[in-house]
Amino acid sequence: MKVFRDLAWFFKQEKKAYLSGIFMLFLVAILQLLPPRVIGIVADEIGARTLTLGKLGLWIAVLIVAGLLMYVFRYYWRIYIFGASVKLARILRTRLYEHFTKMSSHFYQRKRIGDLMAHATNDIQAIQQTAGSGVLTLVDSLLTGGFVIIAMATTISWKLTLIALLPMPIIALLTNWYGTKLHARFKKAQEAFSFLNDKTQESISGIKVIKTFGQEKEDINDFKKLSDEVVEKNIAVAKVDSLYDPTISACVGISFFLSIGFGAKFVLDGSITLGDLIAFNTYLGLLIWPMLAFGWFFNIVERGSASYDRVSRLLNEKIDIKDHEHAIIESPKGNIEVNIAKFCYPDNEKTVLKNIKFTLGQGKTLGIVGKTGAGKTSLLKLLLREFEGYEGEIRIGGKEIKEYRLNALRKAFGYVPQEHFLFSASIKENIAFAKPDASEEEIHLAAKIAAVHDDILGFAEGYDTVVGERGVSLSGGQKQRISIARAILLNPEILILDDSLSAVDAKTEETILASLKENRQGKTTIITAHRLSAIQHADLIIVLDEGKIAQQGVHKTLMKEDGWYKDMYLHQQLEALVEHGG
Ligand code: TTP
Ligand code: MG
Repeated sequence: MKVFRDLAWFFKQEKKAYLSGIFMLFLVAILQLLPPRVIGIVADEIGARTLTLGKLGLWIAVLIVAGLLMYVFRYYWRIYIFGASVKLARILRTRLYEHFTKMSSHFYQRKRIGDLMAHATNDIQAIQQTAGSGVLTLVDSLLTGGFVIIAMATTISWKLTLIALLPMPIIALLTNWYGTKLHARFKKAQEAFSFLNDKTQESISGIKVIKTFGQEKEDINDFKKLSDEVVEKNIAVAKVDSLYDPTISACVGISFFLSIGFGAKFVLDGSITLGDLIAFNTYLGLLIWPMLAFGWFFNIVERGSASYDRVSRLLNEKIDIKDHEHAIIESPKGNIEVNIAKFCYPDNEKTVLKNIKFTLGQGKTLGIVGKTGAGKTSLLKLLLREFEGYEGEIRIGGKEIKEYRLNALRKAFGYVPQEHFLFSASIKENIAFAKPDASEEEIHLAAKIAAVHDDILGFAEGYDTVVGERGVSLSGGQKQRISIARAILLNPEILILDDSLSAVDAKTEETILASLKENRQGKTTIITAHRLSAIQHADLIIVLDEGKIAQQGVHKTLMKEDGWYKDMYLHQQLEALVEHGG
């Protein structure tokens, strides 16, 4: 029942709908009492041979009117109660989604996507059911059950009612016991579903890899294992759940047995009529539904409460990167001063960056190079404030990046991540992603700078070509350049290209760099690369080695120093020569 207390805010908010729905349920519960009573009366009139066609017609009319009214009321309580519960799903889904968008990279490194999806679908649905069917089954079983019992006791015989209800305490005890069991089992079932969801998501995303490595069989086996687990856990739920209905039926059976036995005696000694006994048993039949509903109620509420716990735990996860109280609203502009003493990723002791100290003037170009795993991407992530657990400080325009509103800070950047991502939308929409109101000309210009305009015109539908999930139908280089165009379109104060020219040939790289230079006068550009030609004209080049700055300067001075830069440059030149048949 805790889940109802947790959801009290929502019931308060939708008070009108719930009260209206409950009122309708109340009317239905009362109207339901009519038919058994009418049947009893008609039976007695038949027994006494006093039934006339006129009277029978009247009673039938009463039944028809009651039936019609119930039809209308039942329709409306569904609209009110189920309608409100759908709103709860919307509220929670939106909250969860907003929460997801606020969480940092660290959160997504820890969480499995399938699990998050399970929260947003399965769990929300279970909570919605609690606010819909859960409320219904509780209210309806209490109202219908209560009224039927009152009708039995007051209009027929309280003695017979007490006798017929003797099995009730057994039901109460068992229900309580089932509830506890169900909760624990539901939790396990939902967890198993999360795992399965995660596996499915990952396998479908990685289906090409699975196929090229011929791992279909193994993957199916893994899937089957998780799927079996879900079945097993749900069967465990069903095993407890299934106990409930037979228990109710057995108890109701005992009630019928008691009511017929003792009822017959009461009829014979004249304390009730035969019609009363018939009405009494029809009432008893009406009790089956509320008792079953009560069982469903437990099922629904236990599932909902397990899900509510899971969703709240997720919503309560702290947002680790957020705005300070008086954060600066303007986007940063100016020199970038980096002074990082030490940085490790959360939950990892390895020092990824150490003693990184440099200043980049506004409008200048910075090249960051170094072996794979040297820390290039990590340095960029700190600049973007994706992580902030470092010792030292990073300033832009003289102010620490933590002092800016996150939104404002990120607005200053156009970031082309190393692992680029295209949405399942048209190329146009992908490029205009961060500036949806961009004009055709702007979009085309960005694509031209990224040297992908001609490629796009080559597609049958040009800029309207829809790229499949993750842009399946494009080449790696095309996807990469569309990602570059997306960042360029923003004309950002600081453009970051993280290894973004890796999938284009040397000539295209040159074209892109030249048009960047032409179009980004006065704006800052940061490029990381493995091919040194991509950064050789930079105003500052930093060579990283195992998280430390091994060398820094401009191309000319670095070529005079003995070290990684010179070795690598000569090596790459030699390679290029060989490639061109020199
Ligand atoms: P990176 O900063 O990713 O190294 P890099 O960008 O220089 O490498 P590449 O040229 O291949 O792109 O990684 C530095 C170290 O930090 C490496 O040991 C992996 C680790 N790391 C994490 O632990 N978590 C992360 O999110 C990232 C990006 C890196
Ligand atoms: Mg990298």
